[in-house]
Amino acid sequence: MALTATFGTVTLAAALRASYATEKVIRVTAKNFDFTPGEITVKRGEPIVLEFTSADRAHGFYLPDFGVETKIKPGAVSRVSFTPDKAGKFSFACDVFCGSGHEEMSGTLIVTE
Ligand SMILES: [Cu+2]
Repeated sequence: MALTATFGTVTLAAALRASYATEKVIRVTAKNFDFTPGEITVKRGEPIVLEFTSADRAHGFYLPDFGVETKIKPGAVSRVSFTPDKAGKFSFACDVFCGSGHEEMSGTLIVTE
């Protein structure tokens, strides 16, 4: 009985490790009026998680080429996961009006082969 329970725990831990290993987590901070990092390089076919925080106010993240969109709120973490299926350079931008520099608040996702 005890042996079965231990085996179950070990299996779950191994499964969790495996899922963390395959997803690349990239932390991005939004603040007036930029994203840090503003240039994100990933590999095609590699699952990624973008983890956003805001250093000041509400912002948004919009990456139309991959249909990725999320709101970024101060004091919270927003996550989006996706797997880039095409290589190239793709622009992302803030899609929540955040002030006079909002139109300039953008960055680039670089997907390598
Ligand atoms: Cu904005």
